[in-house]
Amino acid sequence: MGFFEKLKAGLKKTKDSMMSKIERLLGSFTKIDEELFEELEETLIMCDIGVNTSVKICEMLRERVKKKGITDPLLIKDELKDVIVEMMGEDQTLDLSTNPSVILVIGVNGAGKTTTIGKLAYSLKQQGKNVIVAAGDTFRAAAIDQLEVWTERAGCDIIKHNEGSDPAAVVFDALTAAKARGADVVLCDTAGRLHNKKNLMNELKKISRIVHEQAEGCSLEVLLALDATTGQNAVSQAKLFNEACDITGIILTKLDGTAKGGIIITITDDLKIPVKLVTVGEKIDDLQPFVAKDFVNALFE
Ligand SMILES: Nc1nc2c(ncn2[C@@H]2O[C@H](COP(=O)(O)OP(=O)(O)O)[C@@H](O)[C@H]2O)c(=O)[nH]1
Ligand SMILES: [Mg+2]
Repeated sequence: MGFFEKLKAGLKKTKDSMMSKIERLLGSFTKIDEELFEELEETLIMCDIGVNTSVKICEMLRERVKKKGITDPLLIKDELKDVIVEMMGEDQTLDLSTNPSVILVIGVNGAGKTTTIGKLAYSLKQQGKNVIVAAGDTFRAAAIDQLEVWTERAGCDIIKHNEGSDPAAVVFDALTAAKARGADVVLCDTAGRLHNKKNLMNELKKISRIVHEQAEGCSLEVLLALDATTGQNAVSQAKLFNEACDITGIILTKLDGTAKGGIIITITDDLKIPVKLVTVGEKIDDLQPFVAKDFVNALFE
């Protein structure tokens, strides 16, 4: 299966739930009036597109409909598609312009950090890059083992310490190793125990400080892994983590298992943080750069 087919298959649940609601609504109107826009707004909110974003989408739609003189409610679907593409703006890819470049992956437990790092390590390796992975989730031995399995599959090096050790020290060692070995990319895993929020945020700040000191001048991506199945909760997680580290991009995971993929639209609009990667399954190649147009096509086609 190609990239687009995979994305499409992954987004099937979102598409089925979102598009059927929208089509049913548009089909129930014979003319375009204010009531239609109000009901559409409600429908979008039900599809996990936040309130602000839904209001904005409908405002943009009203303008387009007026300007183009559209009268058939069924034609709104195409306009909606264009509005969403416009809203999501330019696609943004990972900045890996320096050697090494550093990618820090943060997010709550279970969001998909470790598996995404495995997939990303594999993908970068396939592109001929020399990758080092830092086992920065030192909270449980199992977390280190899990990462090791992925790095073996990806065929890249891992820097690890014992369970319970300081994650910032692991990252420090990984950066030192990267410089010594001339690595291209350092991928850092982190813990995500949100029940100890203050400690977690302090830990992330410390790791981030070490990266800034040890990899001065290197490009740094701080990627927040968000589980798409959590819907609107993902937005509050993003706000929380953004206070600890300056997030440069979002990895939206588990798009294959959710009907709440509409959250992507809210994230890009509301948080102004670009979605850079999406994952659509548990296999090593189930990771893709986010392409807004593909996403919208997969939803509307
Ligand atoms: N279906 C599906 N499952 C995923 C995806 N990404 C991660 N998972 C699963 O989510 C669970 C948590 O992932 P993990 O990487 O350990 O999360 P972490 O705690 O953030 O490191 C694991 O069982 C993964 O296999 C995805 O894109 N699709
Ligand atoms: Mg993990």
